[in-house]
Formats: sequence, structure tokens, C-alpha cells
Amino acid sequence: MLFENYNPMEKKMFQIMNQEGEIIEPDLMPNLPREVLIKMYRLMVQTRETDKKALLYQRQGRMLTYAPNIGQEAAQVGSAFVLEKKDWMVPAFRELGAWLTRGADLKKIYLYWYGNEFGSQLPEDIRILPVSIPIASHLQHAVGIAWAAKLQKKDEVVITYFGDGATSQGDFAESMNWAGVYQTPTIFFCQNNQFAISVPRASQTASETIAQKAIAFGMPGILVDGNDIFAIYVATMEAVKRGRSGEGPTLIEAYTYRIGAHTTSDDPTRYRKNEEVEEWKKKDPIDRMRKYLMREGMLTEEEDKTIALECASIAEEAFKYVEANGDIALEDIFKYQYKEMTPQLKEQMEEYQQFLKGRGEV
Ligand SMILES: Cc1ncc(C[n+]2csc(CCOP(=O)(O)OP(=O)(O)O)c2C)c(N)n1
Repeated sequence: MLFENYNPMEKKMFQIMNQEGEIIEPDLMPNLPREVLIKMYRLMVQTRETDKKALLYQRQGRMLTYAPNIGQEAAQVGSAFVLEKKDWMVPAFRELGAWLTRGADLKKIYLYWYGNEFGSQLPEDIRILPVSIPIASHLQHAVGIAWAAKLQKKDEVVITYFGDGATSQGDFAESMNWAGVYQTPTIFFCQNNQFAISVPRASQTASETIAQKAIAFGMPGILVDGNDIFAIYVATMEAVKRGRSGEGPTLIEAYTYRIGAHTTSDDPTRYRKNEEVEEWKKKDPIDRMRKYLMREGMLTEEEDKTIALECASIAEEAFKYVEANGDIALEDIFKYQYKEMTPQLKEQMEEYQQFLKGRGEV
């Protein structure tokens, strides 16, 4: 019913909670007990605090390039929260909240951004694929896994995360097409954060919404307020139900905003106005849920402060561990590209060793 009521061609956005944290669609509000709501809230705060620390560490030269998540916490936590342990998550690279929600170890996540590939190696029972940097390429993996699950009659669904920019890639069209034809249990979760690096969404596609792209591939698409954790939760739940009951794939467009830079190597002031960022800050997904919880008497100022402090200290501890244990031998980059090193790689490694000698590091 939800997907029929929110036809993407009408550009109507699905929302349950407004900017003030008020419930505007009480009939659609999920019936979740306080402890579950607090768990969701805590995951969003953990994402925010982890992100803040990562930016700080990167600026101090202690972490490599980092892709911030600020502003996208509700989209990530609300969607990943719906999945069960047996389901799969196929991420791009800006899904910290979803990672944490699915139980990935924060130490591993920091390790990855620290430049250590072992950060990608999660325990077998945490069904998350590694970070995928080549835009949209992972959508094919998501469809493949979902198709395999369908053929093997396993009750598993696959959620894949990507940005608005990814929908301009051929891989997006191919994956959506395959999923539509074979009715795979795939949830295509687009975080429309309005930018692909410096390219605004409007220059990226002539399609008025991302959600409407679903129509061409024969699946429902829905435009959801990405900063409203309840709307995200409900839309994803409906998509998961469709997947589990053999009704096939769904496209969700989570309409949100990338408050931070694309990565720590980017300067967004060169391509967007500060006023726009300030407007979006007023729609902050964490503030919105906090207002709701406080109004409902489920969270006090004191408890809120404690949560933030606890989350910040968890992030700090995880990073301390990574700094103490996460260093790799840079030579490994040359040594393990192929089974045997090629002459070119040998030459490059020698040059690198000379460079280290020059700096007095060997
Ligand atoms: C195939 C490919 N082309 C270009 C790039 C360089 N690149 C890295 S991130 C990015 C923008 C991605 O935008 P979007 O899909 O909207 O995701 P967001 O970064 O906003 O989360 C680009 C073009 C890449 N990683 N892969």
C-alpha cells in the first residue's frame, strides 16, 4: 500500500516525523518500545561522534582520507536496523551508520580508514561486503547475491547503498534491469545527499527524482525524507517484506544532504553556498529524533549528554587501539600485488626504499 500511495511521479515525499520531531502520520508510525528507540538514537549518535573524531584525527595527520557521514545518520541507521542477521549489506563507502547498526566492529572501520586493508575483513557472520570505491560497481554484486539467494530458496534479502551520482553509471541501469527481470530480493537504497563530489544532483540527471527511475525497470520506487528515521525504517521494512515474499526489488530514494565535505580532500565552499548548508543543518536527523524522544518523555537532557560522552569515548578507545596495532609495512603494497613481483614493482619498491633512506627512516 505504501508504495501505491507514494507514486514517485507525483514527487510526494514520504515523511512520518517533521523537522520539529512531531509525528505527522500517526497511522504509519512504527510501534517500537522505548529501548528500541533509544538503541536507534544511540546508533545515530555513535555514528556522529565516530565521524567527528575521524575528521579530527585526519586533520591531525593520524588518519588517511576520510568520507564524512554527517547529516546522513537517519538514512543509514533507520534502513540497516530493519535487516536481520541472515541478510546482506553491500555498501559503497559512506555508510558508517549502517555498518555500526549491522554490528561491524568500530576498530575495523577505523582500521580501514587508517589505510589497513584488514579493516575490510569482518567476521563471517557479519554479512557486510567490503567498501566499494568504484562507483556503482557493487550494485551488480548485490543483485548477484540476491539472485543466488532466490535460486537457493534462502529467505535472505540484500540491501545495497549508493549515492545519487551512482545512478548515472551504467552499472546502476544494468543492476536495476537484472533485478527487475529476475525479481531478485534487492533493496536499492540511494542516499541522495545532493552531490557527487562537486556535481549537484540537478546536473547529474535530468530525472526529477531518483525514485522515479524505478518505473523503467518494473519495480516500485519511493521518495523518502532521509532525515526522518521513522519514514526510512517503515519504507525499508516494506521493501524487505516485498523481497522476502518473492515480490522482487525496490528502489528507495532517501532525500538528505551531505553536510560535510565529500572527503577530507575536498573543499565544498568552492561549489556550494553556506546558506544552503545552514538550511539543511536545521533538518538535522539527530536533533529531530532527540526532540521527539524528549517530548515523549523518553530521554532527559542528562541522559542525552551521557550518551554523547559514552559514544565519543567508545570512538576514542577504538582509535587508540588502531594507532597501537594498525600499522602495516608499506612494502606490502609492492610485494603482494601479484604472486611474483614484476620488474616494475621491484624498481618502484627500491625507489621507495631510497626515499625512506633519504628521510633517515631506514
Ligand atoms: C567509476 C568511478 N568513477 C569516478 C570515481 C570518483 N568518485 C569517487 S566518489 C564520486 C562521487 C560519488 O557520488 P555519489 O554516488 O552521489 O555518492 P556520495 O559520494 O555522494 O556518497 C566519484 C565520482 C569513482 N570512485 N569510481
